[in-house]
Amino acid sequence: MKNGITIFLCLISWNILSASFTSNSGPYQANEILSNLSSPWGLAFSPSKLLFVTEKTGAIKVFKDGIFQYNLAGLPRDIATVGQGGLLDIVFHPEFQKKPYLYLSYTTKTRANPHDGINTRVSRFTLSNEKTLTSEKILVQGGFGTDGAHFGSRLAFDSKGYLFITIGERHHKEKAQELSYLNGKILRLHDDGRIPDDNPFVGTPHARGEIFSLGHRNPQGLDIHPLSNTPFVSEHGPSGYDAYLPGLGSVGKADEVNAIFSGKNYGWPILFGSPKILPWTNRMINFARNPNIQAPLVEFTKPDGIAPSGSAFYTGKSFPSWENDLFVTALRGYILRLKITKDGQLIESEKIIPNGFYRLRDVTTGPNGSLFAIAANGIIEIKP
Ligand SMILES: [Ca+2]
Repeated sequence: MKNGITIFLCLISWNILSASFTSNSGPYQANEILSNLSSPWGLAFSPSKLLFVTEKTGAIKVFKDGIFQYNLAGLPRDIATVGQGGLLDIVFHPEFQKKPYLYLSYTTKTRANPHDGINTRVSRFTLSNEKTLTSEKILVQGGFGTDGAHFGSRLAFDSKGYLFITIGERHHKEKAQELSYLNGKILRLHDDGRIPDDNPFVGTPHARGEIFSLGHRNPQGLDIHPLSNTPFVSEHGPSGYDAYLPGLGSVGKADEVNAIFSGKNYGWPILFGSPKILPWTNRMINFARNPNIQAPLVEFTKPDGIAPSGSAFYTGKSFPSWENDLFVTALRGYILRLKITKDGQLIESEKIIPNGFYRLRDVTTGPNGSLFAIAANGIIEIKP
């Protein structure tokens, strides 16, 4: 048994891929520092610089300097790993020394409404010695659906301590426009789950007070602009079976990056993509007739889009020219770097990691200044 454990640790920390690239701002390298994880989905560094990685299949692995330490204990027992669902995102409380909480999102079967199937739950846990979760407090759950797709489910705290949450439409696209459902919404909560008084639909009849914005399809990337405190979301747009607009038929893929503002409607499924880029006159008219719908900051309309998953602003010191740039991981196999001004204007975009790595799932800035990203079943470190 002892030998078995030793072999497992060697495999999990074995460097197997390394590559050098050139960006607009100079050379950098990407090294795979971890491999053989089981569907890694989210990653976060603890205040003591340990790397926590969620596995969709229901575990959290903890690493120190690229070496596996232990599995976190005390995870919820009712995680439902179905299709795109399972154990999903992870975030530490921004004032962890005072409030030692870890927040997780995961999918679970709902007992109250068996016909509704599976929904997304966000819970707060107390984290003891960085090893054990206790005292689960369910903050919110919703986004009901019966299949295993479009859960969204990223978590991020803004600089004022509000917790933002993305929820996918769960293949119930009409609910993305209905304020009585959490499907297809961005939510905003206090750190203990209370609904802020100034959320845009507090007091609106039949509306869920957690809602901050609506009209999203499957938002799987979320981070907060370090200067403006604006949430930015990357989301999977429609393709093929659901990429239809009235009178136009299928109009192809339209993955999006959106700047999120209180009470705004991001269009799905009435409109998607941007009138600035697409040539279809009817769509521009549709936007003109729907002035309350926000066009995306960036969209990707190639036949397969980019399949954006995680997003993070770079806040390290290793790449001075990348400071506060938004990095969006694409399951198609690269990372997009977007330079966005404080007032939300896009001034530069560039693909990095153009080959050699696949299924880029999530990204974060590490305490050493490197970028860390999930690539397929491993973790890569990007450094100068
Ligand atoms: Ca949209």
